[in-house]
Amino acid sequence: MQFKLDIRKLVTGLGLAALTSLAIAQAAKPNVVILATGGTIAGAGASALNSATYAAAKVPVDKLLAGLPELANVAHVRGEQVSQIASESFNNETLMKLGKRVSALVKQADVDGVVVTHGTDTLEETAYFLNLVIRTNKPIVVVGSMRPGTALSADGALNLFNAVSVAASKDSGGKGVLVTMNDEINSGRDVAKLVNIKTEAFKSQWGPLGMVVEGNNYWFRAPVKRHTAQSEFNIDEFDALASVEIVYGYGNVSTIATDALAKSGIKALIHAGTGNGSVADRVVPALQGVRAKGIQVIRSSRVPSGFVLRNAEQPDDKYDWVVAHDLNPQKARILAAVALTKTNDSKELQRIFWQY
Ligand code: DAS
Repeated sequence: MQFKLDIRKLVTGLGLAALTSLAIAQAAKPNVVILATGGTIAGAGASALNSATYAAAKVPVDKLLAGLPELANVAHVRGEQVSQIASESFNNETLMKLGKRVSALVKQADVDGVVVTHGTDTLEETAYFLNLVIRTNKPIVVVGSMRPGTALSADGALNLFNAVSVAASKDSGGKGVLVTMNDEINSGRDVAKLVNIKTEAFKSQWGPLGMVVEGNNYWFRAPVKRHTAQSEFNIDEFDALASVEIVYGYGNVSTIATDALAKSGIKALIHAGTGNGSVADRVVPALQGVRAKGIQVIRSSRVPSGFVLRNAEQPDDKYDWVVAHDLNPQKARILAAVALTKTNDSKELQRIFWQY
Protein backbone atom coordinates (compact mmCIF):
# COMPACT_ATOMS: atom_id res chain seq x y z
CA MET A 1 0.00 0.00 0.00
CA GLN A 2 1.37 3.36 -1.01
CA PHE A 3 1.14 6.22 1.60
CA LYS A 4 0.43 9.53 -0.10
CA LEU A 5 2.26 12.08 2.02
CA ASP A 6 0.22 15.30 2.24
CA ILE A 7 2.91 17.87 3.05
CA ARG A 8 0.34 20.58 3.75
CA LYS A 9 -1.38 18.47 6.43
CA LEU A 10 1.97 17.53 7.94
CA VAL A 11 3.13 21.16 8.15
CA THR A 12 -0.23 22.25 9.59
CA GLY A 13 -0.10 19.44 12.14
CA LEU A 14 3.46 20.26 13.14
CA GLY A 15 2.59 23.96 13.35
CA LEU A 16 -0.39 23.29 15.57
CA ALA A 17 1.70 21.02 17.78
CA ALA A 18 4.34 23.73 18.11
CA LEU A 19 1.74 26.38 18.92
CA THR A 20 0.10 24.11 21.46
CA SER A 21 3.37 23.37 23.22
CA LEU A 22 4.22 27.09 23.13
CA ALA A 23 0.85 27.95 24.64
CA ILE A 24 1.31 25.29 27.33
CA ALA A 25 4.81 26.58 28.11
CA GLN A 26 3.54 30.18 28.25
CA ALA A 27 0.63 29.21 30.51
CA ALA A 28 3.03 27.28 32.77
CA LYS A 29 5.18 30.38 33.39
CA PRO A 30 5.09 31.56 37.01
CA ASN A 31 3.25 34.73 38.01
CA VAL A 32 5.51 37.39 39.55
CA VAL A 33 4.25 40.69 40.96
CA ILE A 34 6.65 43.65 40.96
CA LEU A 35 6.10 46.19 43.73
CA ALA A 36 7.86 49.45 42.83
CA THR A 37 8.91 51.85 45.58
CA GLY A 38 11.24 54.26 43.72
CA GLY A 39 15.03 54.67 43.92
CA THR A 40 17.70 54.81 41.24
CA ILE A 41 16.29 51.79 39.43
CA ALA A 42 13.43 54.18 38.62
CA GLY A 43 15.78 57.11 38.20
CA ALA A 44 16.54 59.33 35.19
CA GLY A 45 19.55 61.48 34.34
CA ALA A 46 19.97 64.34 31.86
CA SER A 47 22.32 62.35 29.62
CA ALA A 48 23.88 58.93 29.14
CA LEU A 49 27.01 60.24 30.84
CA ASN A 50 25.13 60.99 34.07
CA SER A 51 25.69 57.69 35.86
CA ALA A 52 25.94 59.34 39.29
CA THR A 53 24.09 62.66 38.82
CA TYR A 54 20.38 62.00 38.29
CA ALA A 55 16.96 62.15 39.92
CA ALA A 56 15.81 58.98 41.69
CA ALA A 57 12.21 57.77 41.73
CA LYS A 58 10.99 59.19 38.41
CA VAL A 59 10.07 56.24 36.14
CA PRO A 60 6.71 54.56 36.85
CA VAL A 61 6.61 50.78 37.17
CA ASP A 62 4.64 50.22 33.95
CA LYS A 63 7.33 52.09 31.99
CA LEU A 64 10.05 50.05 33.76
CA LEU A 65 8.36 46.83 32.69
CA ALA A 66 7.62 48.06 29.16
CA GLY A 67 11.35 48.70 28.76
CA LEU A 68 12.17 45.07 29.61
CA PRO A 69 10.13 42.76 27.30
CA GLU A 70 12.61 39.95 28.09
CA LEU A 71 10.81 39.50 31.42
CA ALA A 72 8.13 37.57 29.50
CA ASN A 73 10.74 34.86 28.83
CA VAL A 74 10.75 33.91 32.52
CA ALA A 75 7.39 34.88 34.02
CA HIS A 76 4.02 36.53 33.67
CA VAL A 77 4.68 39.88 35.37
CA ARG A 78 2.52 42.72 36.51
CA GLY A 79 3.51 45.87 38.44
CA GLU A 80 2.12 47.92 41.30
CA GLN A 81 3.41 51.36 42.33
CA VAL A 82 3.51 51.17 46.15
CA SER A 83 5.48 54.43 46.47
CA GLN A 84 7.78 56.58 44.36
CA ILE A 85 10.53 57.83 46.70
CA ALA A 86 14.27 57.76 47.19
CA SER A 87 14.82 55.12 49.84
CA GLU A 88 16.75 57.41 52.25
CA SER A 89 13.27 58.84 52.87
CA PHE A 90 11.70 55.51 53.89
CA ASN A 91 10.14 55.45 57.36
CA ASN A 92 8.35 52.89 59.52
CA GLU A 93 5.02 53.71 57.88
CA THR A 94 6.46 53.14 54.37
CA LEU A 95 7.91 49.83 55.54
CA MET A 96 4.61 48.71 57.07
CA LYS A 97 2.60 49.66 53.95
CA LEU A 98 5.00 47.69 51.72
CA GLY A 99 5.09 44.72 54.11
CA LYS A 100 1.30 44.50 54.37
CA ARG A 101 1.04 44.45 50.56
CA VAL A 102 3.70 41.72 50.23
CA SER A 103 1.95 39.67 52.92
CA ALA A 104 -1.38 39.93 51.09
CA LEU A 105 0.14 38.99 47.72
CA VAL A 106 2.02 35.89 48.89
CA LYS A 107 -1.27 34.49 50.21
CA GLN A 108 -2.74 34.58 46.69
CA ALA A 109 -2.65 31.25 44.84
CA ASP A 110 -2.04 33.10 41.55
CA VAL A 111 1.15 34.75 42.86
CA ASP A 112 4.31 32.62 42.70
CA GLY A 113 6.86 35.26 43.66
CA VAL A 114 7.23 38.94 44.52
CA VAL A 115 9.90 41.43 43.45
CA VAL A 116 10.38 44.77 45.22
CA THR A 117 12.21 47.48 43.28
CA HIS A 118 13.82 49.82 45.78
CA GLY A 119 16.43 52.52 46.27
CA THR A 120 19.80 51.16 47.32
CA ASP A 121 20.37 53.42 50.34
CA THR A 122 18.05 51.56 52.72
CA LEU A 123 17.46 48.46 50.59
CA GLU A 124 19.22 46.27 53.17
CA GLU A 125 16.83 47.45 55.90
CA THR A 126 13.70 46.72 53.90
CA ALA A 127 15.01 43.33 52.78
CA TYR A 128 15.76 42.38 56.41
CA PHE A 129 12.40 43.68 57.59
CA LEU A 130 10.50 41.54 55.06
CA ASN A 131 12.76 38.60 55.98
CA LEU A 132 11.52 38.91 59.58
CA VAL A 133 7.79 39.47 59.15
CA ILE A 134 6.44 37.82 55.95
CA ARG A 135 5.21 34.28 56.69
CA THR A 136 5.86 32.56 53.36
CA ASN A 137 8.17 30.13 51.56
CA LYS A 138 7.52 31.86 48.22
CA PRO A 139 10.47 33.81 46.78
CA ILE A 140 10.61 37.51 47.67
CA VAL A 141 13.42 39.39 45.90
CA VAL A 142 14.45 43.00 46.56
CA VAL A 143 16.38 44.76 43.81
CA GLY A 144 17.84 48.16 43.02
CA SER A 145 20.47 49.70 40.83
CA MET A 146 23.44 51.98 41.23
CA ARG A 147 22.95 53.74 37.88
CA PRO A 148 19.73 55.14 36.37
CA GLY A 149 18.34 53.45 33.26
CA THR A 150 19.33 56.51 31.19
CA ALA A 151 23.07 56.02 31.86
CA LEU A 152 25.71 54.16 29.85
CA SER A 153 26.08 50.60 31.17
CA ALA A 154 23.04 50.99 33.38
CA ASP A 155 22.78 48.02 35.78
CA GLY A 156 19.04 48.23 36.52
CA ALA A 157 17.71 46.23 33.58
CA LEU A 158 19.81 43.13 34.22
CA ASN A 159 19.34 43.45 37.99
CA LEU A 160 15.56 43.54 37.46
CA PHE A 161 15.62 40.67 34.96
CA ASN A 162 17.67 38.62 37.44
CA ALA A 163 15.30 39.50 40.27
CA VAL A 164 12.25 38.33 38.31
CA SER A 165 14.09 35.22 37.13
CA VAL A 166 15.04 34.34 40.73
CA ALA A 167 11.53 35.14 42.01
CA ALA A 168 10.10 32.84 39.30
CA SER A 169 12.35 29.95 40.29
CA LYS A 170 11.03 27.20 42.55
CA ASP A 171 14.53 26.64 43.97
CA SER A 172 14.53 30.22 45.33
CA GLY A 173 11.79 29.37 47.84
CA GLY A 174 12.48 28.82 51.52
CA LYS A 175 15.75 30.78 51.47
CA GLY A 176 14.37 33.93 53.05
CA VAL A 177 14.19 37.30 51.35
CA LEU A 178 16.81 37.60 48.61
CA VAL A 179 18.65 40.55 47.04
CA THR A 180 19.85 40.29 43.42
CA MET A 181 22.44 42.91 42.54
CA ASN A 182 25.47 42.66 40.26
CA ASP A 183 24.79 38.98 39.31
CA GLU A 184 24.91 37.86 42.97
CA ILE A 185 22.04 36.45 45.05
CA ASN A 186 22.49 37.65 48.63
CA SER A 187 20.50 37.02 51.78
CA GLY A 188 18.35 40.00 52.73
CA ARG A 189 19.55 39.41 56.28
CA ASP A 190 23.27 39.49 55.58
CA VAL A 191 23.66 41.94 52.70
CA ALA A 192 24.68 45.58 53.17
CA LYS A 193 25.56 48.47 50.89
CA LEU A 194 29.31 48.74 51.47
CA VAL A 195 30.26 50.93 48.47
CA ASN A 196 28.30 54.05 47.57
CA ILE A 197 29.64 54.85 44.08
CA LYS A 198 29.93 51.71 41.92
CA THR A 199 27.73 48.82 40.71
CA GLU A 200 29.49 46.26 42.91
CA ALA A 201 28.01 47.95 45.96
CA PHE A 202 26.34 45.18 47.98
CA LYS A 203 28.21 42.55 49.94
CA SER A 204 27.47 40.02 52.69
CA GLN A 205 30.36 39.46 55.11
CA TRP A 206 29.38 35.77 55.12
CA GLY A 207 29.28 35.68 51.29
CA PRO A 208 26.45 35.49 48.77
CA LEU A 209 24.00 32.57 48.74
CA GLY A 210 24.64 32.15 45.03
CA MET A 211 24.73 33.73 41.58
CA VAL A 212 22.23 34.17 38.77
CA VAL A 213 23.63 33.97 35.25
CA GLU A 214 21.50 34.13 32.06
CA GLY A 215 18.37 33.26 34.03
CA ASN A 216 19.90 30.29 35.85
CA ASN A 217 20.48 30.18 39.62
CA TYR A 218 23.70 28.71 41.04
CA TRP A 219 23.37 28.15 44.81
CA PHE A 220 26.39 27.69 47.11
CA ARG A 221 24.93 28.04 50.61
CA ALA A 222 21.69 28.47 52.54
CA PRO A 223 20.75 30.82 55.44
CA VAL A 224 21.01 29.47 59.00
CA LYS A 225 19.13 32.23 60.86
CA ARG A 226 15.32 32.16 61.26
CA HIS A 227 13.31 33.89 58.56
CA THR A 228 9.95 34.20 56.76
CA ALA A 229 7.92 31.01 57.27
CA GLN A 230 10.01 30.03 60.33
CA SER A 231 9.83 33.49 61.92
CA GLU A 232 7.91 34.08 65.15
CA PHE A 233 6.99 37.52 63.80
CA ASN A 234 4.05 38.12 61.48
CA ILE A 235 3.18 41.51 59.96
CA ASP A 236 -0.49 40.46 59.95
CA GLU A 237 -0.37 40.66 63.79
CA PHE A 238 0.81 44.25 64.28
CA ASP A 239 0.17 47.64 62.69
CA ALA A 240 3.14 49.74 63.83
CA LEU A 241 6.83 49.29 64.57
CA ALA A 242 8.40 50.32 67.88
CA SER A 243 10.36 53.59 67.94
CA VAL A 244 14.10 52.82 67.94
CA GLU A 245 16.96 55.27 67.31
CA ILE A 246 20.74 54.99 66.83
CA VAL A 247 23.68 56.86 68.40
CA TYR A 248 27.16 56.71 66.90
CA GLY A 249 30.44 56.17 68.75
CA TYR A 250 33.67 58.06 67.86
CA GLY A 251 36.59 59.86 69.50
CA ASN A 252 35.52 62.87 71.58
CA VAL A 253 31.87 61.71 71.55
CA SER A 254 29.65 63.57 74.02
CA THR A 255 26.40 62.42 75.68
CA ILE A 256 24.30 65.14 74.01
CA ALA A 257 22.64 62.74 71.53
CA THR A 258 22.20 59.95 74.10
CA ASP A 259 20.69 62.31 76.69
CA ALA A 260 18.31 63.84 74.14
CA LEU A 261 17.13 60.44 72.87
CA ALA A 262 16.63 59.23 76.45
CA LYS A 263 13.87 61.86 76.77
CA SER A 264 12.30 61.26 73.35
CA GLY A 265 9.99 58.35 74.17
CA ILE A 266 11.90 55.70 72.24
CA LYS A 267 11.67 52.03 73.22
CA ALA A 268 15.26 51.08 72.40
CA LEU A 269 18.56 52.79 71.63
CA ILE A 270 21.11 51.17 69.30
CA HIS A 271 24.67 52.16 70.17
CA ALA A 272 26.90 51.97 67.06
CA GLY A 273 30.11 51.58 69.01
CA THR A 274 33.72 51.62 67.96
CA GLY A 275 35.55 48.30 67.57
CA ASN A 276 33.68 45.45 69.20
CA GLY A 277 30.81 47.71 70.13
CA SER A 278 32.87 49.68 72.63
CA VAL A 279 31.32 52.54 74.62
CA ALA A 280 33.35 55.61 75.68
CA ASP A 281 33.72 55.71 79.49
CA ARG A 282 31.87 59.06 79.65
CA VAL A 283 28.90 57.57 77.72
CA VAL A 284 28.46 54.46 79.90
CA PRO A 285 26.60 56.31 82.70
CA ALA A 286 24.36 57.98 80.13
CA LEU A 287 23.44 54.59 78.64
CA GLN A 288 22.85 53.19 82.14
CA GLY A 289 20.47 56.09 82.63
CA VAL A 290 18.70 55.18 79.40
CA ARG A 291 18.28 51.59 80.63
CA ALA A 292 17.05 52.83 84.00
CA LYS A 293 14.18 54.55 82.14
CA GLY A 294 13.06 51.13 80.80
CA ILE A 295 14.54 51.78 77.36
CA GLN A 296 16.45 48.82 75.89
CA VAL A 297 20.15 49.42 75.14
CA ILE A 298 21.55 47.37 72.23
CA ARG A 299 25.25 47.39 71.42
CA SER A 300 26.15 47.20 67.73
CA SER A 301 29.36 48.32 66.03
CA ARG A 302 30.27 50.91 63.42
CA VAL A 303 32.77 48.34 62.05
CA PRO A 304 31.13 46.75 58.96
CA SER A 305 32.39 43.19 59.56
CA GLY A 306 32.66 40.83 62.52
CA PHE A 307 30.19 40.57 65.41
CA VAL A 308 29.79 42.05 68.89
CA LEU A 309 30.66 39.71 71.76
CA ARG A 310 28.51 39.81 74.89
CA ASN A 311 30.32 40.76 78.15
CA ALA A 312 33.61 41.45 76.32
CA GLU A 313 34.01 45.22 75.95
CA GLN A 314 31.18 45.95 78.40
CA PRO A 315 29.58 43.95 81.31
CA ASP A 316 26.29 43.49 79.46
CA ASP A 317 24.90 41.11 82.10
CA LYS A 318 25.54 43.71 84.83
CA TYR A 319 24.09 46.62 82.79
CA ASP A 320 21.20 44.51 81.37
CA TRP A 321 22.19 45.46 77.85
CA VAL A 322 21.67 43.47 74.61
CA VAL A 323 24.30 42.85 71.90
CA ALA A 324 23.38 42.98 68.20
CA HIS A 325 25.56 39.97 67.22
CA ASP A 326 26.67 40.52 63.58
CA LEU A 327 23.88 42.97 62.68
CA ASN A 328 24.99 46.45 61.64
CA PRO A 329 23.31 49.33 63.51
CA GLN A 330 20.62 49.93 60.88
CA LYS A 331 19.65 46.24 60.81
CA ALA A 332 19.76 46.06 64.59
CA ARG A 333 17.23 48.91 64.56
CA ILE A 334 14.92 46.91 62.28
CA LEU A 335 15.08 43.78 64.43
CA ALA A 336 14.56 45.76 67.65
CA ALA A 337 11.60 47.65 66.12
CA VAL A 338 9.98 44.32 65.16
CA ALA A 339 10.90 42.38 68.33
CA LEU A 340 9.55 45.11 70.62
CA THR A 341 6.10 44.64 69.11
CA LYS A 342 6.14 41.28 70.99
CA THR A 343 8.41 41.62 74.05
CA ASN A 344 10.25 44.18 76.19
CA ASP A 345 12.19 41.52 78.10
CA SER A 346 15.95 42.02 77.59
CA LYS A 347 16.74 38.31 77.89
CA GLU A 348 14.09 37.50 75.26
CA LEU A 349 15.50 40.27 73.07
CA GLN A 350 18.98 38.78 73.35
CA ARG A 351 17.61 35.36 72.31
CA ILE A 352 15.96 37.04 69.31
CA PHE A 353 19.22 38.75 68.33
CA TRP A 354 21.03 35.38 68.45
CA GLN A 355 18.35 33.66 66.31
CA TYR A 356 17.52 36.28 63.66
N1 DAS B 1 19.01 57.81 46.82
C1 DAS B 1 19.18 56.43 46.51
C2 DAS B 1 17.97 55.63 47.01
O1 DAS B 1 16.85 55.90 46.57
C3 DAS B 1 19.31 56.16 45.05
C4 DAS B 1 19.58 54.72 44.80
O2 DAS B 1 20.74 54.34 44.84
O3 DAS B 1 18.63 53.93 44.62
O4 DAS B 1 18.19 54.73 47.80
